[in-house]
Amino acid sequence: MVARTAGEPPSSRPRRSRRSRIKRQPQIRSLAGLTAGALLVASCIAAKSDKGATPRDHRGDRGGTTTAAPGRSGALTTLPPLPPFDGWVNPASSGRPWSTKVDGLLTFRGNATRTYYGKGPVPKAPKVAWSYPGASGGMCGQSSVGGASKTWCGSGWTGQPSVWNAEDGKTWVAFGAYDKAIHMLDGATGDDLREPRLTGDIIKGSVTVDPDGFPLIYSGSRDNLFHIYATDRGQQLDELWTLAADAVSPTKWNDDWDGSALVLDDYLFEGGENSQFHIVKLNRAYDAAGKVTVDPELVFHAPGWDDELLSSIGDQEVSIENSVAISGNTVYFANSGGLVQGWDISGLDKGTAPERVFRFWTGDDTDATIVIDELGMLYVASEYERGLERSRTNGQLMKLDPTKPDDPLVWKVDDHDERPGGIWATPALYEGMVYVATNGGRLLGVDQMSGKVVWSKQLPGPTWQSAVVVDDVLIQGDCDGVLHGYDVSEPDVEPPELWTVTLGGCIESTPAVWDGRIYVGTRSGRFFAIA
Ligand SMILES: [Ca+2]
Ligand SMILES: [Ca+2]
Ligand SMILES: [Ca+2]
Repeated sequence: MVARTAGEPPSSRPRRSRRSRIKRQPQIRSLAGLTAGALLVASCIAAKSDKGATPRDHRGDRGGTTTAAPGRSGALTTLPPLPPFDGWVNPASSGRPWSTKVDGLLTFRGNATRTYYGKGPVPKAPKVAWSYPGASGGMCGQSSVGGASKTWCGSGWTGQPSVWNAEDGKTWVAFGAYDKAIHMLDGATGDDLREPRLTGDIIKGSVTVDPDGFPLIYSGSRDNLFHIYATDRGQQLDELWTLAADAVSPTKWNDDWDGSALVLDDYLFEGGENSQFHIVKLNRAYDAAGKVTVDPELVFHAPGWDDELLSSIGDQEVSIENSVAISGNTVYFANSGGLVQGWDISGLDKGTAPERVFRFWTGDDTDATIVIDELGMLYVASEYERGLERSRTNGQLMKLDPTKPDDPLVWKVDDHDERPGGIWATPALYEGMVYVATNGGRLLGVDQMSGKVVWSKQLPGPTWQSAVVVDDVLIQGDCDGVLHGYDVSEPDVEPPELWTVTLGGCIESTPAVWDGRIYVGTRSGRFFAIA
């Protein structure tokens, strides 16, 4: 069995066509106001009857740029209102910022459907503005894999920074790194805004910043704990609570926490390498002194595996390493056995236990986070490690329609010529296209409706960074440490390269774009602001 886990590498303008966009608009409008279920059904019909149109086509004249530039002191973005939705996450919020209270990119892939990549402008001739830590050196830590200790440096998979405009007028940047610490920096200068807060082991995942404005930061670590820290105690981050990997039973395989949590309506949703999915009621409040408090209660957990999966894969490697995604009233996640599950949480706040409503087996390790479009369709990327027939049938990039639970596969893209192969990166949805890089270094532009690979480029792999697209610029790092910007304003053609920035060190972490800067760490040990 392949022992490698994620984080351990082997070494808007007119879109597709102006015509289809125009054609699409009335259909989208007609969907406004329907309930989620009706929306999904209606949208499938719309999708089928309107080949070539894109779910993103209604978003405005320039992709994603319906977002007005906010002030630096926390003014929120202005977007057209969403159709009403009675439930957890309005599917129509796909592609939008997560929070209405904090102006920022606050969790891995930015929102509950994991489809928001930050705010422009993207720098036009980018150069390194500052790097961290200090004038030289790196963020390194010792961690053991299979009993052997090794040194890890910088930040890796998934390692996306969170960036937000805080009430103090500063742009805050927060990330976890391989020096085992959470760092909180001033985006303008790279200075520490808080002392680096050590956890007990390296941090691979992406931190989540509280979307409701509580001074809280949520992070996993390889130290077997999922942590909640308060950031309102002066220079120190105070640990308020941890969830241990062995707090629930039964567990399988491992004890790290790589997934980036979602916080919605005071509930926290998180999958663990203990192979369980967890829901925690946070009970956030402020004490008499005005300091933030939590009183968390684990209200639900469920195995990410089932007997059928274990029998299909023939092993016990079923850790959840991806970040849960929510659309409508369904939480989706996948595991290292390739089981994609959807759990209905519609009654959670009334005490009704979640219920499994969707099951699909990709065939292999699925560490990439599931992303969900406005119509509730799932985009799932898988690795190719076990070499099972199911993987070759389903391919390594899949579009799934959860309204057809018995036959959800809409299309697939193969990447199983080599083993290991497939995809560690999380796909990006943008203007009717799906962008994703493979372990082998292929950067793909895939038509969201048809699954056709419109173009591909070869980069020095393994490319584990999740593609970032803001203001028609696709940003992709390679494993030689070069960050590339491509012009995807014409999605039907192979995008021309706009610029490159050489950072050094394999780029596994996903960058954050915010207000004219790109923030990203590399395996060289350092973290960069590029402007
Ligand atoms: Ca892991
Ligand atoms: Ca561990
Ligand atoms: Ca895995």
